Amino acid sequence: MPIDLYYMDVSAPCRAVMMTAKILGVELNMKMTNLMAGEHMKPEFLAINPQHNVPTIDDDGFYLNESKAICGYLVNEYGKDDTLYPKDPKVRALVDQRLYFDMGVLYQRFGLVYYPIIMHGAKKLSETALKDLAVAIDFLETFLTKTKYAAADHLTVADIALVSSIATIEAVDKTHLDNHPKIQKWLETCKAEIPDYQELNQKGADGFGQWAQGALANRVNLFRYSQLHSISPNRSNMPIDLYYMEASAPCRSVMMTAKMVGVELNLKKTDLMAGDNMKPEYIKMNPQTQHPNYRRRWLLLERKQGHLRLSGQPTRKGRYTLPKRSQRATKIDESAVTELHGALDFLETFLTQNKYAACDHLTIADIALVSSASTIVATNKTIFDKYPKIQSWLEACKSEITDYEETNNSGAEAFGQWAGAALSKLESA
Ligand SMILES: N[C@@H](CCC(=O)N[C@@H](CS)C(=O)NCC(=O)O)C(=O)O
Repeated sequence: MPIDLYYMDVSAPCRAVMMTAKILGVELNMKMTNLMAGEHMKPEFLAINPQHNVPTIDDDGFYLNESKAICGYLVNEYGKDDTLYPKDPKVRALVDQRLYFDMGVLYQRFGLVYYPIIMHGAKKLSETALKDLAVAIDFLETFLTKTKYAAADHLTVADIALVSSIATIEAVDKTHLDNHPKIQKWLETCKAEIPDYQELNQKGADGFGQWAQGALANRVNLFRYSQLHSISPNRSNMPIDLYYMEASAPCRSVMMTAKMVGVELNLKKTDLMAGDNMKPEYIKMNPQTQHPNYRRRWLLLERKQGHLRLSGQPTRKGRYTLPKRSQRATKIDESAVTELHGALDFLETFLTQNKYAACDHLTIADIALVSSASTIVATNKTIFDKYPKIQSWLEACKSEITDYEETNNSGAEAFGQWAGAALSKLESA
């Protein structure tokens, strides 16, 4: 009679039981248990496992949880011999030691790195937890210098347990296994030796990896995330110069993005009003600064925001000159305000379709839009009153974007004050 296995294939302990059963030829009746939907908290599941975790087996009324205990039980009860879980006291002691190591050290430390992000909304990977995990992986590398497999010179349940953890770790961030040649070789051996490995282990590990990477991309940590996305560690150790003005929304988009991917910036304040961007050394780096089209685009943006409509033309030589005081607008262009509301209507619509601007997690689209939206609201405090989706999205972004106050809000407020001063002059004129 097949044994019922309550499982989820993203769960590494469940996959260890599945692989063990396969090697032993034990038939399993797979009972997918959706933890996200709370199926493990239902009374009928609690009746067989009050600890409410998977894997759990029901072998004709014999209920057991704890993957290592289940694997040992399957070998003891159904194994043709003791190869997978040797009876020799010393060999078994080593197998047990590796099993406890997997449960109490390796997988536990892996959990301490990633579960806070995946399950509990943490925004940063803990550097201490990452170091502890690296040490655990080093321990396994050391074990594998002594024996071909984790505990002996043949495959045991210790390898099966460890390979389900290591495959998961690899799927989340393969750089964890860099510089561990013994682990890599052993992993390949296990992959080749365990029947139906792809189906029984790799698929679930990859599922977990995608899930974790989604959470990481969403909550974004920083240096580690930048590594996941192949930003060279050396590069990210070396700060990048950013010529910026805090009041500039596009500059703040760059500052937020850099902060969220852990790229260090060497901030170089560039005062456009004082003409810093027209200095030869700046033009050498960025000749576009003197390009009239670029300047005109900048003006257009201002115009769309409807607050400070500047008028001015490029000179014949193609250089742009700031409009003289007398050329400045004397009132707000109402048609530009209408255009701005049209654009905000679009954003409100986007946000009825997705939680964030482009999908269900924060992307650079949100970062760019947040820098504009925060500038707009800093200039006109009531402008979002009729846009509830924009308001709640902005709040979500504020809490999600790292160091939001420093990377965006103070600059947006500075712009708002600057614009407010110009607007109050209009009103008093
Ligand atoms: N040490 C246990 C760990 C089992 C475990 O943590 N299972 C998770 C899924 S990977 C679970 O069922 N969590 C739900 C819960 O504990 O309520 C084993 O090896 O079986």
